[in-house]
Order: sequence, then structure tokens, then C-alpha cells
Amino acid sequence: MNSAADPQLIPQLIAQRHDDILLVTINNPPVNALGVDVRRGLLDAIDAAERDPAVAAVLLVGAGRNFIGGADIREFGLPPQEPRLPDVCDRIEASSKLVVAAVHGATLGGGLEMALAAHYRLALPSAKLGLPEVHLGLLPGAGGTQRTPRLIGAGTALELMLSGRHVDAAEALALGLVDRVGTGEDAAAAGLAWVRELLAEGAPVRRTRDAGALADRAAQQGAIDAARATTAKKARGLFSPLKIVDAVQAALDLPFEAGMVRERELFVECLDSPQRAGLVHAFFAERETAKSPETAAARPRPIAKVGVVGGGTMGAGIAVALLDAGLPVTMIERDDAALARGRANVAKVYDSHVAKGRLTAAACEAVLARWSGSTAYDALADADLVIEAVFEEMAVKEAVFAELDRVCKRGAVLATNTSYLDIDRIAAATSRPQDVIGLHFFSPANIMKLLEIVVAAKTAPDVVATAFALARSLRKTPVRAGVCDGFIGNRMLAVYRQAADHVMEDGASPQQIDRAIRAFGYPIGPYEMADLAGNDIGWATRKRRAPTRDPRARYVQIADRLCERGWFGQKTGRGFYLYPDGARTGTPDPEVQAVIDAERVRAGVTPRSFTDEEIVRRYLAAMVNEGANVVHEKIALRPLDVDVTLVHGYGFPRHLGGPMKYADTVGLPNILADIRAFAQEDPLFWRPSPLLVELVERGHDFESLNHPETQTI
Ligand code: 3H9
Repeated sequence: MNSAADPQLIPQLIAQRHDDILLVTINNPPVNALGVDVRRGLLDAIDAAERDPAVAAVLLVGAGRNFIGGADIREFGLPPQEPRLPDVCDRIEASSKLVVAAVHGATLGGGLEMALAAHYRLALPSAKLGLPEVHLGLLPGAGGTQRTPRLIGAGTALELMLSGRHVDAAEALALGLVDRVGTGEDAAAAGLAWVRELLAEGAPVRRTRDAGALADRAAQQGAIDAARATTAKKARGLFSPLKIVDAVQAALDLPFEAGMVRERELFVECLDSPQRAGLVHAFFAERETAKSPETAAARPRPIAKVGVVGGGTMGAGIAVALLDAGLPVTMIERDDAALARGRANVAKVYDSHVAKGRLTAAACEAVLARWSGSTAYDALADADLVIEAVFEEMAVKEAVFAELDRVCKRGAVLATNTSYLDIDRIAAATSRPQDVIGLHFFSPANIMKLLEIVVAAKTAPDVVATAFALARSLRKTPVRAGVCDGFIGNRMLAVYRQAADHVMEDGASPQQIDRAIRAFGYPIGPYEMADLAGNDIGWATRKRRAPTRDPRARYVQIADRLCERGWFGQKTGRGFYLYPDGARTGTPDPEVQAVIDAERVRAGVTPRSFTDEEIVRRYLAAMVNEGANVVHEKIALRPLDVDVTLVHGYGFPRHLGGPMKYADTVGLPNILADIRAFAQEDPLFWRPSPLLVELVERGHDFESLNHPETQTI
């Protein structure tokens, strides 16, 4: 029953009286983020409820699919606006009228903190609760670090805040984050029914700040110490995780108000850190790359059945990714033995899930029942999508696509997983180039998040839209790329790896280069990575490119010398490093050093020493310069597409946002100055990208190109 006395709120907040309960609905699409208007409205709503003697309780719910997705991330870095979220939460908690939150869908960050400030909490089955601020370089700064430990203990609170993971309603109940799990999907209805029960029972106002889970000081201190030790080891240069631990320490040591002051100080330190800027950039960039001009303009084709051609590492990984998404997969191989190996490659992944207790044997069987195999292409006649993952050679790919053209139904999407080859040529092997697209997965394809969607000259818009829809259902991070040798990522890798090779031939060891790049934030150095992936892959590419290589260009042959000896990396027990007895971590190899020394003599190089800093500067300057070329040539839509590619496919540290964001942080004039300085020794390799030069001349940064509406060049 609505009353004429409903307080007048703002469009993002709807208040309705239901007898003596004020139902406040947060309605701020898309995720009900707690922007300044919502915060003001919430204060007004609580004040209005306090003033109105006819109101006995307030019920907070979210409109649409979520309760609240958190603070409004777009406001970070802008001048703060009152009221601050922690003050709104304090006001809710301080209310003399009962405040209840009924949550569903995303209940994250500031959204969960607001629910924790309410006096009682109910979660619907769809609820996903979490404190994911750590992924944005932040800590829960609206009382989350003070209320959560008081409610569920320091150890559990830290586990949630340091992992940022989402918990479902049942787990939230078991942990004590919520008081009750409701049924159905209607938060208002479930919440109103419960508030009526609470009022009938005379349930008291109950404040989380007074909850007693920190009572056993010694045990709580033990949990904090343990979390600090693990975090110091695991956080690898990340700033906010240890601040989270500090804030929870304050919850144990200080009274609530003083703890909130400490939380604020630590939150502001995180807010001001470049890592926060990098991680927020990455957050929005990942959402931008999930759209493309075609997704706005065309409807995806339905995909119910998929074919995969090739059952090697890549084909099997792609099959697993598709099976994981619930799709039936038909695998094609050239003979029965190869098909059996392909099936075994797929089954191996699920067997290891079973062995680790992640999947029951019955569930494993059910997934594998969706796999079928054949040695005849005709088995793909009714596939809606076929992904080719065969040997990386144009003639082989052309033959496969000619076969697909013969057997596939009209309208089927024909995708190639090539990492380098010309997709326009592959498409020309069919009579339907409009249906051909590149889907470049990264190995292991069922794990790596990146999917380069490579749009060829004749690819139809609805085929592009289909690829993006597929990426979403596979939970991949898609990036739209154009056709060139290596697309976005591998094209850039070829260039910055050459910069590293130059440094190696000029005097640095593979160990020093790997160490410098790891210290920058990469999980693994370039030569450790090459050994892991297999040096023969790069060798094949270099051989393919040899006829088109500029004869004047510097060409470091060290890797070729290793490959000629069969030293392909981990799989052969040696590469740039030695891997005795199947070791996964390499040890320096004196024979590799001898090869390097010999190559230096052959190339007439007098070795010199490099600082780690110079190594990193050269590596990144080469990366950023090629990134600028990739944007300039419209292979990538924007600099942010380069960032997402390098973060999700090549290990670039996410907290720096990506190479282009990093370049903006360092300053484009500084990057250009480095390139010009390095060009003194090798003007052919260090040619400044025209885009980089133009941006510097105009005083612009890469960010200015990320939003076409404000684009100036
Ligand atoms: C925080 O709370 C700090 C406090 O502790 C302290 C403060 C003092 N703000 O992901 P989607 C946009 S930090 C603004 O595609 P889904 C997103 O950009 C925050 N915008 O949807 C996109 O926009 P567009 C802690 C946001 O259904 C659209 O919503 N919270 C926010 O796949 C749809 O997003 C988090 O870190 C936001 N908070 O997933 C949660 N969230 O359409 C971050 C989303 O223009 N959010 N947008 O591209 C998420 O994890 C997911 O978005 C969510 C929905 C699970 C909510």
C-alpha cells in the first residue's frame, strides 16, 4: 500500500510506503552503483524514515538484476563529493528505526558494505556477495574492513577481501554474512515478508559494529599474522593487499570509530596509488573490448553445434573451452590414431578435474558425452560454427577451408585459430569469405582469457557479432583485431622480443633479462616463456618470414643456433635454460652462454653491461612503439585494445593497466625520447611510430584515443 507521504527522492531511488515499512529501491542502472546522487538519496530516505512516526522499518533493495555492484568506479580519481559512502553506511547503522537489506544478484564492494551496515540481512538464491576492491587496487573503504571482521572473524574476512571472490547465498549464510536465505527472485516481496516477521517479534536494532567475532584476541591476531605472511609472499608488488591486512589489524586494535579513521587513511593511500589507476583502467578497458561496432549493429547467429578441426594441444584446448560452456563439439582429425589422441587430450583435462575433486566422475562422463569425433569432414554438415586448429601453414589451412566450404551448411561460421597467417587468403579458399573470421585462442585455450577476434576484409558484421557472443558464453575477454602478420599480440611480441634479443647479443644474459622483466611485474621472463611455449614455434615463424625480412635489419641468431641443436625448451630438457629430469624451473646453461659468446663474435659485437632499468626501458619502448603502429594502422580499434591484449594474453602486469596506459603514466615524450636515443645505434629498428610522434607533438596521450567521441586526431 503506497502512501501519499512517500518521501520525494531522486529517479535513482524509489521510496514507497508499505504500511509501516519504507521500501527504498536503488534504481541506478546498469548495476545500481552508489554514485553521489544515490548516496544523497539514501541519507534523505533514512532521515525521512526517522522523522516519520508512521514508519517502523526501512527495507533496502536493488532494482533489476542486482542489489548493488559497489561504489561508482567512475568517480575514483575525481574530486570527492559529499556525502561519502562510509558516512552513509554509518547513518544507516545509526538509525533508530530497523533497517533491513534484502539482496539479490551482485552485492559487491560498497553494496555489501551497505548491507553490513543494515541491522538485518536476507539474501535471495541469485545473490553473489563479495568485497572485490582488491581487484581495483583498493580496500573495502565504507566500513568493510571494520564491520566484516567483527561479524565473521578476521581470518574469514581477510580471505574474502584478499581474494575478492564472490560467495553465494548459502555460503554467505554459513559464514554469518547474512541472517537468512529467502526464496524466489523478488527481493522486495521476500524482504517485506521478513521485515513484518521481525517487527512482529519485536526484533531490536542490531549494529554490526557491536558484533563480537573479534573477542578472542589471540586467535584473531594469529589469523591476521598468517594472512600477512601469505600476502607478503604472494602479492608480488601489489599495493592494496597489505593495506587490507593493516586495516583489519586496526579493527582488532582500535575502537570502531578510530578503526574507521584508519580505514579511511589506508583507503586514500590506495586511491592515490598508480596501481589503482592502472587496475581501474583495466576494468573499464576489458568491458570496452567486449563490444565492437558490429555488436551494436548486427545480431549474432545462433550457435548450438560446433566443430573443431584438429585435436592437438590447441584444438583440444578449444574443444574443452566449448564443452565447458555446455556446447556439443565434433572433432575432426585426419585418421583414427590422431582422433584418439585428440580425444585423449580432451579427456586428460577432465580426468585431472576428477583427480583433484573438482568434478565427479559422473559429471566428467556427462561432459565427454557431448564430444564426438570423426575422420570425415561430412560430420560437420550441421555445425553452426567450425574452428580450425591445424598446422600453422597456409597450404594446409587453405585445404581445410576448401573442405569446410564443401561440407558446411550455408550460414555456418568458419573460424581459423591461426596466430599469424593472412585470413583474407584463408577466406579466399572458400566461396563464402563473408562467413570466415579469425578466432585466435591462447594456449592453454580452456584457461587463457584472451580471444583475439580477427575481422578479415569480407567478414560479415553478424559473423563478428557471433564471435563476440561466443566469447561471452566462453567467459573469454575478446579483443577485435584486424588482419596483419601476428594481429595485435604476436605482432607486438615479435618486436619487443627482438629488442630483448638485441640486448642479449649486446651483453646481457637471458637470466638478467628475465629477472629484469619479472621485477617489472611479469610473472615470467621472455626467455623462460619461450622455453615454456617451445622455441621451435618462434623458429618456424622466423623461417617463414625470412624471405620478406629487410636484409639491412639487425637479426640476432642466438635462438636459431639453439633450435638447430634441438634445444626447444622445457619439452626437450633444454632451451635458453637447462631443465634436468623434467624440472619446471630452468638453471643457467654454460653451453648456451658459449653460443651467445660465439654469436657476439660472429656479429662483431663488443659486449657491454646493462642495468635492469635500461633493459626494461628498451623492452617497453619497443612494445609501446609497435602498439602505436598497431593502432595507427587500425589493427587495434584503440590503445585500450592493445592494453587488454597484452594483459590477458602476454602477462603484462594488470596493475599497470597495459603498455599504452603505462606509457601515458610515464609520459609519451619520455618514451619517444628513449626511442630516439636508441635510434642513434639502430635507426632501422627504432623508427618512432607516426602516431606516437603526432601525439607528442600535439601534447596528447593514448587515453585521448580511447574515447572516439572526444577523439582529436
Ligand atoms: C567499492 O565499492 C569501494 C568501496 O569499498 C569504498 C568506497 C568509499 N561502478 O561487468 P558488466 C558498469 S569499489 C560503475 O559488463 P555484468 C560497467 O562498466 C567497487 N560502473 O556487467 C558496464 O558499463 P558499460 C567494488 C560499473 O553483468 C556495466 O556496468 N565493486 C560498476 O557482466 C555492466 O558491467 C566491484 O568491483 C561500478 N561499480 O557484471 C564490482 N560495475 O555497459 C565491479 C559495473 O558502459 N563490477 N559497472 O560497459 C562487476 O564486477 C560487474 O560489473 C558486475 C556485473 C558483477 C557487477
